Amino acid sequence: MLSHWDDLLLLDSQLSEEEKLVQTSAREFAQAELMPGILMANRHESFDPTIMRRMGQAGLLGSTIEGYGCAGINYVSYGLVAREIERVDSGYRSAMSVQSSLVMHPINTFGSEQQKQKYLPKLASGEWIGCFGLTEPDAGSDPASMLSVAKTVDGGYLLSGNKMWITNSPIADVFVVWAKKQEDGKIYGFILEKGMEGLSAPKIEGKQSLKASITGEIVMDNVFVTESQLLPKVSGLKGPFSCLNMARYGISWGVLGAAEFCWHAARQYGLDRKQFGKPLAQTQLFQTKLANMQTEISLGLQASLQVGRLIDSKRFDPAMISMVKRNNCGKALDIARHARDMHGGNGISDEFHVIRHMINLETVNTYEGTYDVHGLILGRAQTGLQAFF
Ligand code: TGC
Ligand code: FAD
Repeated sequence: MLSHWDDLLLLDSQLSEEEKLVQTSAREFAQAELMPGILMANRHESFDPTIMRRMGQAGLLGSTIEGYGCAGINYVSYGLVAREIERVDSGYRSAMSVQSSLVMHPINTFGSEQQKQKYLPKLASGEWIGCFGLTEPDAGSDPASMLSVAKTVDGGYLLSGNKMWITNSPIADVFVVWAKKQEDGKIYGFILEKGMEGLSAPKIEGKQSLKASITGEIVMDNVFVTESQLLPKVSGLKGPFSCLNMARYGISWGVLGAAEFCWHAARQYGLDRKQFGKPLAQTQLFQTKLANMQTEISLGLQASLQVGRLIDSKRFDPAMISMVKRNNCGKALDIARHARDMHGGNGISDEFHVIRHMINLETVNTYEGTYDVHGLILGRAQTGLQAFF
């Protein structure tokens, strides 16, 4: 047997010493702090907020930001961390992505110095939990059609509207919310805080996917915010989309962590389980499925590594990110479905974990732009013709 069957293209040899160190410590953190509790957290639909503080202590929140208590690692390292966290559960990677790419990134990139000083250190330590409100009940793939509105009043704004499917909103202290200013109809980002009058965030019950992550609505009923809560350096959809670029890139690595878990589990199951007098792994069908998993994961990791290098050298284009988000989510979901099947009846038990990954990946294939929407982004990028409407 080949000793590096699990890293056939020698990805590890393409990483710097610092990147390898980040990878090892993220793996140790994820396996020691997250893996032991995931089965029960998923079964009982519970998210323990102390996870955010533990991630903060490990330097995993807002990790690409320089200063403000953040680690200042590069985007390849950020991807490696996402892969290790999602190897345990997509919901935990979600919590980290939202805090890092969708809450801290916009505050760092589009916020005032005062906003950065106030919010970033507490978000980096996990003392405060953040959420990102873009999607609405009637504006999902098409956020430009959002109805949330910010009305200019003396000293600030009154925000009204409903956000839907918001990761972490029921436990959030800080809400980065996108709404249209009534006066110019453009989209702006606002920082809201728990306890503001007129602001509530009810939990969405009955989720059958990403159950270890908490999801809710954001309801804004004339919430007053001062001018100092507006993100001053951006207007228009490029604000939320530039945050999504970073989160989608992280997802492209993360889903392959989940896929690797499923691949390794299926391989081991096939080696251990005998039917018709021999290990399942000694059958041609089983081996072909393992070969497909190994191939798609290895190629997907190479693509994400390349995109990470391009982000780190400031040469990336959002279309590249659509390509790896779409491809890697689709492939990971397919791998998880096969791994579930290869476990036979045991595959439907949460104790083998593969069905949890499979069901989670349905969400990951949908949020941050669905598989088909990213196909349309890639289609537009190569034809110049938009096919959304
Ligand atoms: P479009 O005309 O394409 O663009 C409007 C403006 O935005 C700019 N832009 C971007 N800027 C930076 N990065 C990108 N990726 C960008 N994409 C677009 C664009 O240049 C333009 O700027 P300007 O200055 O000319 O105004 O906008 P459109 O309305 O036609 O959009 C179409 C489409 C489909 C591409 C877009 O709406 C889309 O991506 N839809 C998917 C929605 C989505 O991803 N929602 C995510 C919600 S958040 C979430 O799911 C978090 S899950 C968290 C977790 O738990 O991990
Ligand atoms: P729709 O846009 O209604 O799409 C439905 C179907 O139609 C999809 O298959 C889609 O691909 C297809 N479709 C749409 N438009 C077209 C078209 N033009 N051509 C062809 N097909 C099309 N959002 C946030 O803002 N913050 C969060 O933290 C967040 N967390 C989430 C957590 C979870 C668990 C989930 C499930 C979602 C979360 N989302 C969040 C929302 C997520 O981003 C949206 O669900 C996603 O963008 C899709 O929007 P939608 O659900 O309205 O589906």
